[in-house]
Amino acid sequence: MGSALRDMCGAELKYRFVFVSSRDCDLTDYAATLRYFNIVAPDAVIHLAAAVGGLFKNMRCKVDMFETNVRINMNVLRVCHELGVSKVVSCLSTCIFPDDKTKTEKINEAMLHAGPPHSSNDAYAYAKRMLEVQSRCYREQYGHNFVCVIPTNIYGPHDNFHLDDAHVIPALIHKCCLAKQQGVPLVVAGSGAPLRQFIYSRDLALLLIWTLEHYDATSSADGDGDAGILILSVDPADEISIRQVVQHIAEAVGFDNDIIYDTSQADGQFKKTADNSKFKRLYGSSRFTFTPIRHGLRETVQWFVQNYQDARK
Ligand code: GFB
Repeated sequence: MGSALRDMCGAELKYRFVFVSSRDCDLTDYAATLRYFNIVAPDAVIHLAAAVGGLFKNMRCKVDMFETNVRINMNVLRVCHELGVSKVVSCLSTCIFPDDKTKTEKINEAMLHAGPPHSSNDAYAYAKRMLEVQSRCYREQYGHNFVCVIPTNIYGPHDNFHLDDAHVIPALIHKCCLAKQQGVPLVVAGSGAPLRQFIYSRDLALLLIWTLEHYDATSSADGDGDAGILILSVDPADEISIRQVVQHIAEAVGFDNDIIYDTSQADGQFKKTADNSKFKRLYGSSRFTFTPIRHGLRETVQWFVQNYQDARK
């Protein structure tokens, strides 16, 4: 997401962006974070820094997912409070919602704490839920304009394409390119039946700026139990199966060999259908145009093929 904002910010003249990556500052270290933020002296912060990964990394690295994210979030919001940053937009993920709710209902902002998340990513989910709690505490105690957005699964250029740790789309793009090169079948983990809503990183970059400018902790759109949180997602109708994603990726890569579904590997959460009606209410009649997934996938495959040497993998 940071890179998608960087790609976009050339056109954005209203703000001077300073991008902080883990090479610039160790956000798990409070003193280093305070020192760095003191130098930058930001007016507003878009907080995207996190230890992330796909289903299999989340299942394998629960301690890192929990501790690293809690440390980063504690330091970033604390320092923003101490330096009087006027607005913070933090990023959660729809995987943090109660798993039971996802089985029978569309998930909305007010449900966030209404039950345990899916076991495959509970460490990451609780750390991110605490970021929402921490933001709310700063609002209640100090009146800070600290809000949280909750996107669905994000994909796009500059992603991490690691074969084991990546999210489904970058992992499968990498696997599909290798399978095409080697002339072997593409092996997909799981049954292919789970459903997901995918948002293109470039769309989300635009919506993060929109949130910075238009969604505040005192928003009139907030109802009971959903103050300061906003789901950013394509419509529920645009939810697709992993199997359909695989078809679109194979098409974009130009892969026409066999596709094998390895059901010995986990499917994870079956679905987490996000209700985006609060966002649509706020965004108004002009309706945000999301990039169709086949178009986004084509651009992402092109980017990966052209940047294979330098891509994270
Ligand atoms: O993006 P993903 O790893 O995570 O997608 P979640 C997982 C789905 O894709 C599962 C299938 O149904 C997998 O069985 N899949 C098929 C694969 N092949 C592959 C593959 O090669 N790699 C991966 N990774 N999946 C994550 C949360 O859940 O969603 C994170 O664990 C985060 O914390 C992310 O919130 C947005 O969508 O299941």
